[in-house]
Amino acid sequence: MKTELSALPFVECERRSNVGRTTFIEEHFLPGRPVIIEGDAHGWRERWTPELLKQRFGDRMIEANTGEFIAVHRKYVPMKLSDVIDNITSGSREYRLRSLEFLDIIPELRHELERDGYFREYFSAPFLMHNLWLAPPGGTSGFHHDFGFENLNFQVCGSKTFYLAHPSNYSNLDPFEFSASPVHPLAPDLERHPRAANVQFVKATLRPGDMMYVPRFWWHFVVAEEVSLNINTFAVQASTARIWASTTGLPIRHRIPLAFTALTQRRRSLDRARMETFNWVAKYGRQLRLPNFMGKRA
Ligand SMILES: O=C(O)CCC(=O)C(=O)O
Repeated sequence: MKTELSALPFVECERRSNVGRTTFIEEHFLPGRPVIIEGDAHGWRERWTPELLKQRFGDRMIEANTGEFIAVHRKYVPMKLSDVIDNITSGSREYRLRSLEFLDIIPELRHELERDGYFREYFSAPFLMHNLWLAPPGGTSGFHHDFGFENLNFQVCGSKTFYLAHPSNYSNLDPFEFSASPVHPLAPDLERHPRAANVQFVKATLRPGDMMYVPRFWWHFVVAEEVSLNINTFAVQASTARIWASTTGLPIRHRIPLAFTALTQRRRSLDRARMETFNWVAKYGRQLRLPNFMGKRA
């Protein structure tokens, strides 16, 4: 029995404009609450349409992904950027781009992005990674979470919808390989995954210039509404120094309590990550013949 998502509950994601750094940190980053931040004009964005990228850099070689639903089933195929763009804009769902290397292959674009630096208002951790996503209409990214990464996903052109679920839904989503779920939020198979019916999804549709904040460990399934190009920035708040750095630019009377709260939050998410790892090993350890974990037989 397949049930359309319209039969399952979801709420619209909060949408805000003019969110300054302090508000972002206090009301979203620390409590781990997703938000769409409506964008201002970003000049570079106009030059990043698939057509213009093809004209400017079409002969560069890049690895495209095949379009399977589950990310770990996808293969990488080396192709010319112009061929990937032609394939995607033709409406075929054969390929998509999910590229960590994109900005190394086209450093000109890295300069444009870093000159604009929209992400620095929110993430000033020294360790940032940018990914590029190009998807055909209806192209999906299966349900997953990004481990401990904080994520800002910027819609460059086209439109995409995120279906998000709070980290506490871990067991409702029947995860495998720790961070992936077979649940399709738009057509959940409730016979196989009955607990998916308990999930309260948060729906967020991004338009050009919008930025989605996906907090650490939040699950997300993403579907392109039309040909869609995004850049996402991952930040790893991996050490006290980085947490402190993430509050740079705020008055000291804000920084000290915020850094303290961030530390406690970080502890909590590390505890949660440990617990999730433990559950994962308990579930799959025997099949994978993992050694005894924490003194118990898996
Ligand atoms: O845009 C997408 O298709 C997926 C984005 C995503 O998974 C992410 O930003 O982590």
